[in-house]
Amino acid sequence: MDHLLTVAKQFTPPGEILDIREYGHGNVNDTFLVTLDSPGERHFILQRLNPRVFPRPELVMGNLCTMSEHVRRRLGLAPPSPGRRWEVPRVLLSRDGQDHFLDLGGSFWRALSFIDAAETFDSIKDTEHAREVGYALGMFHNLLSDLVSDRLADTLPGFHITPGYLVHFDEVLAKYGAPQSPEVHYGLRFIGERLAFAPVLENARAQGKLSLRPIHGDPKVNNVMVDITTGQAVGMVDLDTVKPGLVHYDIGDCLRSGCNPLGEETEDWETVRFEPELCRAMLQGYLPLAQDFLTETDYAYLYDAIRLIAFELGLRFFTDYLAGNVYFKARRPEHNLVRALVQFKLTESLESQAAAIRAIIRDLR
Ligand code: GN1
Ligand code: MG
Repeated sequence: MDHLLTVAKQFTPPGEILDIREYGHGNVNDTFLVTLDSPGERHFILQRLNPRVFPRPELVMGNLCTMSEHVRRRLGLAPPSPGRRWEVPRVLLSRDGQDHFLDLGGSFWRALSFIDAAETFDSIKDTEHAREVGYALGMFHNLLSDLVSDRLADTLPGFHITPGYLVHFDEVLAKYGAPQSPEVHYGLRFIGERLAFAPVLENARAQGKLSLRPIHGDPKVNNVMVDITTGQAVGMVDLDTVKPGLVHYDIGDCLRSGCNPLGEETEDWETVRFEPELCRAMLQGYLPLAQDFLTETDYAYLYDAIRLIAFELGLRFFTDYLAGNVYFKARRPEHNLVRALVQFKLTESLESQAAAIRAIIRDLR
């Protein structure tokens, strides 16, 4: 706690620090909410970036600044529709005027402003919430649609490149083997049956059918902040994975997260289901804001994107379980196995409703 206090003070808070507590349920970085005794902003977010995942944190901060400057300029030119607010977290500078602080142990800390009077939920509450989460991703993509993606650094090479995750899976399996259990057998068979499908988006990109754009990288439900009184989406947080990518990664990730009413942390993995009506609501929120930049071919790959990102996340969790939980924070040894099974069941449910999901996408075009 003393250390946290010392670090928090580096970011010149405009008041006395009353409290610092862990915030959210991130699987990668350490996040804290700092509360101040101040008449103005009462909170800010303090984060320690995970060096295993983000070996070049200065590039992460560079992307964050490029992105937020662009969005502020766009919002200045055309504010969101009347009655709505849209906020982007501000980077807070340290005493030395830096966008981060390195502690004596070499940890990389940064601070961001807090979006006030807003909250997040770990899973979707209802169709209204689903529509707002879709709106948030649409707003995010729309505001960045005229930012040339080369302006952003590739902070996480290989991120969302499914064939790369398969190569890593093979290496881990060869090195550590797999425990004998019915769940592990199910997972191994599940992955084995989808090898041909895994390169679907990367092949389309290599053939020039899909192109790189600025993406959020992690637009799951609990990264969308909604106003505590109106329930309207007011911003997207967790901007470390902003980088060039396919918007399909984002759309797939947002839908695999939002259309699973049990949420990705449920223990009840056998009953996990993809809910098409939530998918409809999310796309109803998203597509009106995306019409101007989505192409004909982009639409053709939407169903595959949802299926792929659910599968990919399952594969990533499963591999990490085999490797001994070295990437995703785990609260118990089997945690990443259960998380993987949740995503595999979700993928199965999606696959069994493929025609209905494709029809929803077609209807909303
Ligand atoms: C990780 O740490 P968190 O929860 O923001 C991961 C995402 C996964 C997500 C699953 C950099 O994000 O890709 O979809 O867990 N982030 C990174 O909950 O790997
Ligand atoms: Mg994240």
